[in-house]
Amino acid sequence: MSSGGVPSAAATVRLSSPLQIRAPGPPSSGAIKKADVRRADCCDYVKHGVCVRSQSSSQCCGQHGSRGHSARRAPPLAIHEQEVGVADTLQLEPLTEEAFVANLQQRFKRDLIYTSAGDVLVSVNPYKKLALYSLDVVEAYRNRPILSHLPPHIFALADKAHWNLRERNEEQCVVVSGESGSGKTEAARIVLQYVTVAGSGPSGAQQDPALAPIKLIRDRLLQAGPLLEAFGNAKTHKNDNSSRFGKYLDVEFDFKGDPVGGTFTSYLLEKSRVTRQLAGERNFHIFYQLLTGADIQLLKSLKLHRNIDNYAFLRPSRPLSMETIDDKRDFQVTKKALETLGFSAEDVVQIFKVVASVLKLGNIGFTPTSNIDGTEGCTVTNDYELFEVCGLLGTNPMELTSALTQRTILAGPVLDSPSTNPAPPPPPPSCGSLRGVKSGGCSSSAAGTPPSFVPSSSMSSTASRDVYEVCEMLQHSTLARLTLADERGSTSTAGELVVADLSASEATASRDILCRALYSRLFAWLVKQVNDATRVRKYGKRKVLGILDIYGFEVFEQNGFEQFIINFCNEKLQQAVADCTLRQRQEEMLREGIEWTPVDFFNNTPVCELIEKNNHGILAVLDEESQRGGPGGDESFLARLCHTCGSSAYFETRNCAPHSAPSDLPCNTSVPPNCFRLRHYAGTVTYGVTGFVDKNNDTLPLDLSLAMFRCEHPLLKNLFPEGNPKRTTLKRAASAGTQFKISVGALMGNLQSKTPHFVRCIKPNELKQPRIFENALVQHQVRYLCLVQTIKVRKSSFAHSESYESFLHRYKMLSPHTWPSWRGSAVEGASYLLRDLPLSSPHFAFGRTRIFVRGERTVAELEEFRRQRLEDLAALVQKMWRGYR
Ligand code: AD9
Ligand code: MG
Repeated sequence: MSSGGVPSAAATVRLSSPLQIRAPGPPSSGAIKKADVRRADCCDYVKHGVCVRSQSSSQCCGQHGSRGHSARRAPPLAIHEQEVGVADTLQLEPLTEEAFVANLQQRFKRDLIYTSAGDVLVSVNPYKKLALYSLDVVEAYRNRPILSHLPPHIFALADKAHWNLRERNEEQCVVVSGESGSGKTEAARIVLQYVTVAGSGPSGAQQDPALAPIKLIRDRLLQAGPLLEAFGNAKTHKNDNSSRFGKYLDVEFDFKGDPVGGTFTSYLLEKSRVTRQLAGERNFHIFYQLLTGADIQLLKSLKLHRNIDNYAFLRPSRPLSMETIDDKRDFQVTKKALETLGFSAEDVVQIFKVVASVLKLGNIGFTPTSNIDGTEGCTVTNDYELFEVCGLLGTNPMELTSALTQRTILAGPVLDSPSTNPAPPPPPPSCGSLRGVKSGGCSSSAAGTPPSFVPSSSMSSTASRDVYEVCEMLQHSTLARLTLADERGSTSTAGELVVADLSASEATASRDILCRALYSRLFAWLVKQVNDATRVRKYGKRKVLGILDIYGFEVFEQNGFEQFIINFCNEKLQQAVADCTLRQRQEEMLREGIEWTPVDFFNNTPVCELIEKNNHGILAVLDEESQRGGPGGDESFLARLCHTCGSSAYFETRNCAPHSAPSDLPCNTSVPPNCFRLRHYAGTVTYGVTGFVDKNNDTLPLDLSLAMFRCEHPLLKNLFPEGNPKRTTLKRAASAGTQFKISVGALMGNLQSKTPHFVRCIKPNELKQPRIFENALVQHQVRYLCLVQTIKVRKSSFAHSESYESFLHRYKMLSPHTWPSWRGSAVEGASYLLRDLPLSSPHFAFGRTRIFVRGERTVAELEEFRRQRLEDLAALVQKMWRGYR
């Protein structure tokens, strides 16, 4: 430990406080006596709010100094921790993976689900309700003395984040991670509950009318969870309430620490679930809630029947009844949430009309027909269902039928210079081929104008694909087509828009695209409305505490684009956590010149790069293939992947194993055809490529958006803005994968700008049952979450580091050498300051620019000294003020 200069000698000055401040004098004279420290530290006599001498929570023995602690409430019994295992695994000996898991198991058996691993809180899912989260417990952690030893708890972590926000004025974030079903959503909910009551407290806000706006915001923030879960969560094999979207919430607080607003960001909803679920899984909760919970009038107005069997999109999950989910009750919760969030009764009906339309659209079938030219067309099988959907959405059956069964496409565009232009690519799979062509557009053609698309001379003649895309965007839009032709002042005709019939299977695909778009856009709209309801209305200085709850890492028997996206997100999060708890910490010590033994850990950066690297990553290859269009996209994507990523140790396909050049390809039979395999941090996952290109493209045929935009349903104009012919844009939207990559990148940047607090959730068994602790499963998670390494790093490093300047700024009042002002260097000042304080274990290290504090307890002691000193100064000022008056 390096040290600063030696202060000059001086006499001792005694203040009224137990904490003694010396006038300048030799630091070794130790003017703060041990007895005084005891008194200053009187909370040491309090264990869990009970005076250990008088053995009472309401009466202090009176021997701990003027402040005493009788006002502190005793935490309820539920949080009293008997000595079971090791609560803070920094103390675990020997520190091995086996010992760590055995310790978790020992504690889990006694319902002690929280364990500290250095700065990280480990939470094991109990799969049963525990009396751990009552308001009494909230109060116990909220009012806990700084130096108390309450057991590890998620409230303690939330309290620390909230305290930092208030006291240190730093933005905070709580990052919850773990695999699917490990308890992330529950943990995030508990953190939110805690931090929203931690300011004025639960009772305060209820009684004081001045706090009514805070109570309203608090209620809205808390109710947003159940609402978004109703629409965005579903039963999967891993979890009965699995989040099928990522959620990040920034809660904003005023200077007192009361919540004043919040903003939700959602990440890529797994919309494919609307139309297809794996056997044994369910669709989104809201469908079941509506059918089982709505009263008969509402069902009637929505043209729905209670029987789940009636709906094709719900039939695969038909036999599923779950103890863990009560759809009927949850419907009331969802309705209550909508009400609290300010949705009007009319809004609610409109929302349910969209939900009902999706269900009923799913029932619409198509019967193949033969066109005169021998090609296949189709007609709607169940007109009545279609009729009812039109009633719900406010459109006419003719229009919806043609949007579903026909596709307007450009037939044989002729470009400026045919010799330099390749033939246009064939229509994408979602488009009908040119059969049953009805030249002249659909029935809605404006005033008999022949629908022709006119490419501008400014369009690159080499870009037949561009022309095709433009055409694709404008299909079916006579108005937009004319507007474009008009704007460009061109008169030459280059191709003709024609209407092609879709085959029955193409129409079914088109119907599914529409259902997914309706549902996912409704979800996005709901998030926006929630944000409007929780937006900050009070101006003034605010600080943000973020809470991240994403979908957990998952591996199913069959994994597709959705799992790839979810696992990529988890990979990035793992990278951020490891960066913070392992890499940055070690690098900081090296940089600051502090003695240090490096700890190895699995660095997943190569996997992240393999996925997201510009031009060469999996997402870039997917984008290339998606832009190319044409049939066989998924197979071609796989072939390109093999070529671009085949040399990575983390990638395998049937035709290329890790480290093998694509040319000398031994057939790797362990990977199924049409699949690629990635070695993620949490395990190896095999992804089937079918649907990757379409899902990445995520385009909605303009026939459908136009039809939706024209509906009278008040929400649909908002949900399908691109259907407005006046706003039709030629800009191609970024692909789903790229958008996700950008938003996850922004999220990681956001997290890195805040002080993080990590909760690592662990799933004890695959059966979703209480009291079962599968050793191997837990050990696997402990390993890939690098928990033992995290403790090792933390053990040989420091609890806290801070620049000398900011350290001195915060604590300079604690030493007569540095108070009221210090003119020397910050490092010298810090050195004097520490010598003057009677810290119980004064373990510090002096780095090049920062000071390192070894233990949490020392940090807490510093804070307690500061608190006392501020109290004394305030009392002194009051006394002087009274004397002056
Ligand atoms: V996923 O990635 O969204 O699929 P999560 O979010 O990790 O997953 P979730 O929080 O939904 O898991 O927890 C799964 C289930 O475990 C919950 O529905 C509860 O029934 C159960 N659970 C989780 N945490 C707790 C807890 N602290 N106390 C009691 C819990 N039950
Ligand atoms: Mg979840």
